[in-house]
Amino acid sequence: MVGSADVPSSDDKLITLFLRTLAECGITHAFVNWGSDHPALLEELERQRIEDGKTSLFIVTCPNEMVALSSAQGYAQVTGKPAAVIVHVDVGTQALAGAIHNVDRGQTPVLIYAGASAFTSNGELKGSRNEWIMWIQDIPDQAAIVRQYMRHTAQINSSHNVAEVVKRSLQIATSHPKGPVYLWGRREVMEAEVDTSVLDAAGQDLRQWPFVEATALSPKALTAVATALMKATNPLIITSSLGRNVDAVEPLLALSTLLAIPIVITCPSVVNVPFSHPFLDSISYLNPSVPNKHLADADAILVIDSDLPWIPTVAKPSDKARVFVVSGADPLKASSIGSWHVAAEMICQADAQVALTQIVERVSHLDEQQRRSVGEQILGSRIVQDRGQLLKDAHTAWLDGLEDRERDFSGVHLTVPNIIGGLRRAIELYTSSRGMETLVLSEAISNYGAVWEHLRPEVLGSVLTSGGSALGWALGASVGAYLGGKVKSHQVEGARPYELVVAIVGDGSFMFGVPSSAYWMARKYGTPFLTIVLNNGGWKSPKLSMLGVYPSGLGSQAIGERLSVGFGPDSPDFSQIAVAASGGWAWGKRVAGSDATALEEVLAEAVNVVVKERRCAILDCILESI
Ligand SMILES: Cc1ncc(C[n+]2csc(CCOP(=O)(O)OP(=O)(O)O)c2C)c(N)n1
Ligand SMILES: *[C@@H]1O[C@H](CO)[C@@H](O)[C@H](O)[C@H]1NC(C)=O
Repeated sequence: MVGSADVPSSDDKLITLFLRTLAECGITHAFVNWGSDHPALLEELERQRIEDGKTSLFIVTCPNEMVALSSAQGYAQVTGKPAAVIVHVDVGTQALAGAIHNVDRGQTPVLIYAGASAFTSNGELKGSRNEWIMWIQDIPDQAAIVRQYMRHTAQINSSHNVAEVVKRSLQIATSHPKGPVYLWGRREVMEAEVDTSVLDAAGQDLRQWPFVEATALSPKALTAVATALMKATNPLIITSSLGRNVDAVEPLLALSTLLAIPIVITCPSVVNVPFSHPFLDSISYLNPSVPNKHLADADAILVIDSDLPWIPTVAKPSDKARVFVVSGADPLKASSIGSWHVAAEMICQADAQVALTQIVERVSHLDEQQRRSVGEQILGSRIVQDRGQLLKDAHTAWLDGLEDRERDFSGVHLTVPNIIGGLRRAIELYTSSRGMETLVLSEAISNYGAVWEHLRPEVLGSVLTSGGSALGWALGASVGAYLGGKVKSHQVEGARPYELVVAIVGDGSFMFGVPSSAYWMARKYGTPFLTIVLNNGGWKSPKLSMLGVYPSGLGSQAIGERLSVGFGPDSPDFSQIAVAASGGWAWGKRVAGSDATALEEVLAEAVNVVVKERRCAILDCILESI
């Protein structure tokens, strides 16, 4: 031990090395919820404040852990980089709750660290048990709580490998399929003092921990996919999450355009195709009311980066269709989904950007060969042109239909098309960037599809969902995404902080989002965002699920309240929950009744509160009750 035996120099600590490694690996933010396992961290952070004027990681205090992890998810979704989440022993790990599912399903990298009870009870080591709770909070296998959702879990045992443990975790978290990793350490270990030589040695090999490189299609698969798409009379592309890598979109559009192939988006978690692209066919959550009109007739289907291209009981391709599944990692979902099958001729593990670039090149090459050998071409042919024209016409008709629904105020209640169409126009009118620097986080649940259609997103990366189904993501994620946008603006050339962040939630997902935590954080850390509550008086989705099985059963005659899925008759005042949580800082209003002018005015006011006054605004929009 270097320095005096009793009083080690202040930075000779495992915790110093731990935090330093996180920072060296590019982690800028830690979303935290502290406990009795964190004395070393709290003490070290204060030392940093005193000696360095600030902490090496920006610390975001999160009164609820699900909100903490959702914030870290939002941060990573916009920056592409992991944040740290620090929680308290087993109980804090449990309280991460459904956000664990969301970061796994959404393939969002994040480093979670939890402390653990001390393992000595008689004062043998610094950090030894000294509070009653340390017996209660020690469980046989803490990582088991989250292991099946994690890409990697590891216990921190020693200063001699803590830097390596962190680097290995982040290397795994940022390789496909990206996702969460979980580290934990016992109290005495985290208190351990460190030899300066250990501190000096760590961090010198950072460039030797890269993520795994993208894979390409095999020559055999490439020929099969390219030939099948070229020869098809009705080719089709289906994707859900390809746009998570914005650079994959260009080759997708190139392929679609070359052969006039419709693109169907199922259950999207990001913008995959700019909405105005004429070959974007539909965005659907595979509900029978939004049929995939190309599926039955398609004779060659490329399913690329999609966990669910169709639901067989709703609609499926013909047995003769040639189906190719391409996915960047784990295309059979062997380590993530229990039952899963897509009937396909070929399953390929390949990165979408690489694979599509290969297919585009191969298609052009094959076409050129055919021109030389038989004087015939497919690209630019009449067949391709006609197919393209049909797609363009269908796209125009789709837009016209959307426009009609947005402008139809003939009912008693506001509709989702009214509200989201109005929001889109307000964003264009009242942001100086005309919506170019707007980010929308949608947790609209039974209205997911309608929100995508009426937002009509053009900008890649401008709309996100949790990627999973654990409700309560959007509010916390808005805080994290705003912070991530600021970081990105410093790190990425040409990037600007978000002018406007919007969370679109159901009244259910609003409450799941722990608004008491999220709006307090928004004020504390200066992350103004607009919340649109699509208030249908409760949980519509469980009712719809019941109707899907019992379309004319007893429950079909009952209103939501009676079915116990409703929040009425004395519903919460959602916007005032946010106002109270932020100590009166947020602006909140309720809008009801089918009045175009009133809606327009209140949307303008709400957007302006966020954009000009830099405060949160919450608009509680009353829809027809379930
Ligand atoms: C954490 C969690 N609990 C319960 C559910 C089940 N669930 C799915 S949708 C839903 C209702 C959501 O209500 P709301 O956000 O108002 O949307 P709506 O269904 O009314 O459109 C519920 C409870 C879930 N997905 N996640
Ligand atoms: C820490 O120690 C435990 C118990 O011996 C062991 O199972 C685990 O693999 C160790 N962690 C690391 C990262 O080596």
